[in-house]
Amino acid sequence: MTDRRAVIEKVLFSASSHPGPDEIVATIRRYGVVLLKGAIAAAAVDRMHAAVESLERHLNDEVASGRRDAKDRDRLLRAGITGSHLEEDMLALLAELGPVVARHVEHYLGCGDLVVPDNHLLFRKRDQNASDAALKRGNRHNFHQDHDLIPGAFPFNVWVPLSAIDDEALGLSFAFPSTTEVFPVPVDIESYLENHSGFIWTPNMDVGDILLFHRYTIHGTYTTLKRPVPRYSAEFRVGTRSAAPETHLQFLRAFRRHQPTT
Ligand SMILES: O=C(O)CCC(=O)C(=O)O
Ligand SMILES: [Fe+2]
Repeated sequence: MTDRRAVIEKVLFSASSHPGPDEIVATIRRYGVVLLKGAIAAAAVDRMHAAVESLERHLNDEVASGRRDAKDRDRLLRAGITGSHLEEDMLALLAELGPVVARHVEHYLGCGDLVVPDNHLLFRKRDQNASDAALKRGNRHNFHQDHDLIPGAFPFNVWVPLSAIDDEALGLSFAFPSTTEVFPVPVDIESYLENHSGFIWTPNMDVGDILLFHRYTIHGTYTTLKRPVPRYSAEFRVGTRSAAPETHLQFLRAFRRHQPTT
């Protein structure tokens, strides 16, 4: 696949043009990923961003007063705030995105009663320190598929930048052409690109844009190194309640098209 521009045009959608589930799902199946522009109100994203920054300030205070190890703070922010650390303002992401994304996921999975396991709902910070730490571990690209840690019952991924992704901040990168073959983690990206005449796409994104992709899509963060501005992001996975493994029943949160009226 060499026609980079043509491929990228295919995977860009604008929420204001109300793309249908048929079109979105066919594109995800064919290209591995969709970028949906303007999917969520910037004000809602800003509230989540503020919640993560407030938690970060709290962690910094704990480190300053000796109640928390700096390494532990860094690990939390890099690996992602999740599960019992999630706050109401962060969990609001599901209510915001359900009306936009749930119908596509229902179409992708062929059934309803969608759930998000909150132990795989993460809020992260990526900055140069995180890149340096990864590089030190010999992890140059961190390209991967989400097939190893996340059960197959939750095959649909949503990624949401909480701050703008531009040439100053680290975006999320995707490998084209897409695949459903399973590779070891981290994926040997150079070989993959060479063997498939592929390329890497790292889209700039405005606050409010989201990425949708499936569990075999090859993606990662570290190709665009030396970016001075920290990037905050959220990510979660969606599946159906009936397929959820017993180990995850305690973590499930409903992901609905419509908010229940109380
Ligand atoms: O945000 C990142 O750096 C990694 C995100 C990721 O791997 C994912 O959303 O599955
Ligand atoms: Fe991932």
